[in-house]
Amino acid sequence: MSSLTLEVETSSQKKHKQLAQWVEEAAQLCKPDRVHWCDGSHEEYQSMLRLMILAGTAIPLAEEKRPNSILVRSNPADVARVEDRTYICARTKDEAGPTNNWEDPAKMKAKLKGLYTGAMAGRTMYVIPYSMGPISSPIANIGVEITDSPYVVANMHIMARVGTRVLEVLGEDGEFVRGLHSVGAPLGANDQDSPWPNNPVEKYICHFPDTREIWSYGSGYGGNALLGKKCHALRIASVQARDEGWMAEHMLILKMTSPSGQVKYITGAFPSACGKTNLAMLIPTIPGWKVETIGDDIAWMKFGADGRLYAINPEHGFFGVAPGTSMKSNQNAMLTATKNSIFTNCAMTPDGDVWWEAMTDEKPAELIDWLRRPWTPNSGRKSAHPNSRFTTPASQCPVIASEWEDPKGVPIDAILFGGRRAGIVPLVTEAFSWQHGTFLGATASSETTAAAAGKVGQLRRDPMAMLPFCGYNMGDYFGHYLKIGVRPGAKLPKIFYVNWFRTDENGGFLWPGYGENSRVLKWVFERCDGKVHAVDTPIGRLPEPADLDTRGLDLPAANIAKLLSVDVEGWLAEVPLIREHFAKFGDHLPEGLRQEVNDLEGRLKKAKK
Ligand code: O2Y
Ligand code: MN
Repeated sequence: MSSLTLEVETSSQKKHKQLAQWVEEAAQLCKPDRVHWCDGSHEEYQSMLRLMILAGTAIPLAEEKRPNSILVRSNPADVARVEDRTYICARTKDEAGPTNNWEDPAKMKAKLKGLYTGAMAGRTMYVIPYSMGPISSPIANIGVEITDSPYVVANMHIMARVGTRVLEVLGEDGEFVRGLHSVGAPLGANDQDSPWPNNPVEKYICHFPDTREIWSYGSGYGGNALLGKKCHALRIASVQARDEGWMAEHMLILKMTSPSGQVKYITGAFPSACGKTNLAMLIPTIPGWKVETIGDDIAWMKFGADGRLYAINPEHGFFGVAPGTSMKSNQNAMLTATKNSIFTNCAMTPDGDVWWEAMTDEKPAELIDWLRRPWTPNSGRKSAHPNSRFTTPASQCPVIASEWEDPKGVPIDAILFGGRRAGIVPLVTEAFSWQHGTFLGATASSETTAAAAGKVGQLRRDPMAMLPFCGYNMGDYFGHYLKIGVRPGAKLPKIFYVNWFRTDENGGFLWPGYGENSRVLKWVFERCDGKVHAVDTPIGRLPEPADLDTRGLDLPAANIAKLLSVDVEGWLAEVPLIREHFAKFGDHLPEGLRQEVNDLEGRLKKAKK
């Protein structure tokens, strides 16, 4: 690596010997032209934008439309998380479990070392120290991502707390998660770089939970490359949480305030692109109620001295799905992304702004689509990629809660699980107990979306919305939930299951969703204090139509009745499907969940008689 130019080293970079050694080893392996330690400054962020603009990766958006914002178009072969290329390299296949791809850690490392050899030639290797969670929060965790992508550096600046201040907290011997990322596109001396370098053949997103490492190769996109997010904050953190007795969950965190000023904090786990960001930023339609945002995707929860679970949002920004986001569906997300944002795979308007499907009622007369082609409403194709994204600072959200960066977190009152189900599953169900709530989460199912590469619209079980994100055997993850539930002195949140997506026989939605979901949240809020009625049914506790605040809502009574009814036959047909789903986990399925499915069947049979 004779041509390597090391920038001036600062004392904080050298202080942590193991970190310095690891960076040196990565540089020896990947052979970048230079190494840049990220300081996290505004100037550094701006220089990443300039680099991307110069390389043709990004276009600056019109200053008068979206100040300090860019549009990036990726390679069409690199547009989403690649679940089939995502591995949990635990010691044994059994430890990774039936829902994860597994490879022996030594074998995978040998293969990847081959791929990483010289992989950063012609590029800069960036070292990004980052904190997931407010710096120095007892719930936060530090990582360092090494990457050869300026796009990753810029996104990490928004999505995490990055730079020298993190190194200072790390000190001489602090623990950190090691993330090595390369787009897998080395440049020869005379090679012309592509606007979106990636490896068209080899993509690997590998996690080594035992050594808290992430090795990502070949993709520059989203969850594959911004290693603080899904890789660290969910896959690696779920293992840390198991080992240390806390929870790392794929959950939004919201703060709800009643007209009398009472506050509750609610988390919610929903599969990818299932309206989670919309719910986190919801504008209630019921007078006097307020919802504010703490996080839209990930929650880390640790027990406080009072036995309650305290949650932080480990992230610092939103990486939201663009299509479908509008002033009608999510005004707060739209207002967040008005400046200082990165848009990926959106369409571009002639006046230098971005557009995506359903952003406005009327489609623009002409656009440049995400594939850089002229587009009109008659083109017969979408202008933005279905998984196009905005990366935007959480601090810009008009309804960000004042305590969103509180290092001690917020005490959680209720946990919502959910999914997209056209039939059977009612609008809202309260669990009988923590164990029953774990069962509701463990059996959650949803239609697949564009957020993951693969088929769209298929139904899949997505326990706790963690199917692509659990870093160990999911049967053991269920066991961890049950263990949390029996922790001495624990004062646990109530658990609920919601389904906004129930349809009628014509496929129309029975429930209006969006801001009207506040009516369901109000019932949840008041159930936490036992202030509103619920009826025991075989599947859990449900509101009766009169218990749900539907004042001012123009919805046929038949819809409400259907949304809150229990389809005993339908549920009885679901029982074998649940057993089939559970069978996958073999011996790892905790007895408590086996008991729950038996109990459910018993209650349904009794109700049928
Ligand atoms: O496609 C990607 O890489 C992004 S996936 C994503 C992004 C933000 C929040 N959630 C998700 C997800 O897939 O759950
Ligand atoms: Mn997510």
